[in-house]
Amino acid sequence: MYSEELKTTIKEHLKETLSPHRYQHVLGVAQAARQLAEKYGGDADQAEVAGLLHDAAKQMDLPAMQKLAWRSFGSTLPDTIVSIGSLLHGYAAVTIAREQYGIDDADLLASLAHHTTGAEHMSLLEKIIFMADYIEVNRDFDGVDKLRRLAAEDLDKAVLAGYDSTIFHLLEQGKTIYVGTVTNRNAHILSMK
Ligand code: DGI
Ligand code: FE
Ligand code: FE
Ligand code: FE
Repeated sequence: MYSEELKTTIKEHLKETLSPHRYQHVLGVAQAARQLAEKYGGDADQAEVAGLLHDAAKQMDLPAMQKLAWRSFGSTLPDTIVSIGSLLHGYAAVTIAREQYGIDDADLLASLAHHTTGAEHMSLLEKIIFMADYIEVNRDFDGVDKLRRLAAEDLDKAVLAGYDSTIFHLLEQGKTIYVGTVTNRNAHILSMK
C-alpha cells in the first residue's frame, strides 16, 4: 500500500523543508516505527510513512500551521491546541499528508494528529508513532533508556511511561500542561486494567 517511491518522494521533500537535525529525527522515528510495527504485528510500511510525516509541519510558523490544520479540522480543535505550535504541528501534518501525498488512511492521519499529546483510545499505529518519537536513535534525554527498554517489552507500559516523561518534563520546565495530555494518560491507564 505504501510504496518505496512514495517514501523517497517524502524524504526528498522533508530534506528540503526541515533542518538537518529535524530531518535526522524523522528518519530515526521512521526506523523506530518500522521496528515497533514488526515487533507488535503492525504494518511496517505504514508505520515508516507515518514516522516520516509526523513532524512535517514542525518548523513552520504558527499562522502557517493554523492554515493547514484548519483545512482538515476546521473549528473542531481546542483553542489551546490551535494557539500552541508544539501542540498543533501534528494536526497540520495531517493536511500535508492528505494534500501533498494523497494519503486518506484514517489510522495513519490519526497517528500524525495525536503524536504529541496521545489520545484517549489509541490504535496500535498511534501508540507506535507516539513511542517511536521518544525512543528513536538520535534522542538523548534522562530516562530514554528506560523508555527504549519498556518499548521492547510492553508497548502499553511504554506509552504510560511516555506520558509520564512528558508530564515530568513540563513540570520541571514550569510549562503549561495541556489538560488533554492528562485525560489521555488517565484513559490509557484505565484501558490497561
Ligand atoms: O515534535 P517533537 O519535538 O519530536 O516531539 P513532540 O511532538 O512529542 O512534542 C513537541 C513539544 O510539545 C515538546 O517540546 C513537548 C511539548 N508538549 C508535549 N505535551 C505537551 C507539550 N507542551 C505543552 N505545553 N503541553 C503539553 O501537554
Ligand atoms: Fe512532533
Ligand atoms: Fe512525542
Ligand atoms: Fe517528533
